[in-house]
Amino acid sequence: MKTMLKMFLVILFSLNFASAATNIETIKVLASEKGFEPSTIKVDANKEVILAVTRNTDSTCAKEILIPSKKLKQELPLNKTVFIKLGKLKKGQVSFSCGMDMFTGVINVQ
Ligand SMILES: [Cu+2]
Repeated sequence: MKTMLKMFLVILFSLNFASAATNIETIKVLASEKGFEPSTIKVDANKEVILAVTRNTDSTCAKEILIPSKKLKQELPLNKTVFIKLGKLKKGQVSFSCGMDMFTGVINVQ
């Protein structure tokens, strides 16, 4: 009986997880010596967007990421992935940059 209940819960959980996962789009972004890679990102307007940003260099000024339209400013610690939840975005473009606007990127929401 206990095993049945456990199995039921496992199935329930995995179903839940699967449906949630399809509505979330996690995009990996690297803050490297070249700037943000990729600097052009395409996302679906029906999905919740999460940026997983990792800075792997200390030799640029991209120690933070700015998303002005979201009034967002996020520190980027070295070699640690920071998850930035943006939620669903409206169709169009969302630009992002480093703190001094030297490195830029754009999210194309379609
Ligand atoms: Cu900069």
